[in-house]
Amino acid sequence: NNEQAAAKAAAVNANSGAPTIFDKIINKEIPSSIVYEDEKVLAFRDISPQAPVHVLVIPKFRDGLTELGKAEARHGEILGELLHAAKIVAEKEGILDGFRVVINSGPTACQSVYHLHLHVLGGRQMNWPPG
Ligand code: D5M
Repeated sequence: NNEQAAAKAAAVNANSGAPTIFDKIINKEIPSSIVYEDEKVLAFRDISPQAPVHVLVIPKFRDGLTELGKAEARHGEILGELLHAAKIVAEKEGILDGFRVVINSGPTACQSVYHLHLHVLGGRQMNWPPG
């Protein structure tokens, strides 16, 4: 169940880089507004929303995925599940007609939390190119 998954995630994540604030969110040690959750994935509202809908989708088991730039072949399955969860979030939030998924990887991309996360943004006209 989700509680067991969170406990296991805490142990696994502690072994794969410095803990982040997202570990506390996974373990429900700090509050978050959860939009979708299953055994492997958690989606919750961004604390600093950049659009009417701004949800973060993260793996519960970081497994070395501090950033997308550290992805290895073994991460293929979870990476696919994260994208599918982004679609589920878009559907739940009523923005399937148009939404954006962003991954900031590394300091030059302004990544601030080193636990891989997808930003799902929508609910307004999105512009291109991004900043
Ligand atoms: O995005 C990291 C994102 O994480 C940024 O948009 C703020 C968000 N954030 C940070 N702390 C929290 C909490 N506690 N709840 C919800 N959202 C949070 P990055 O791509 O690394 O810049």
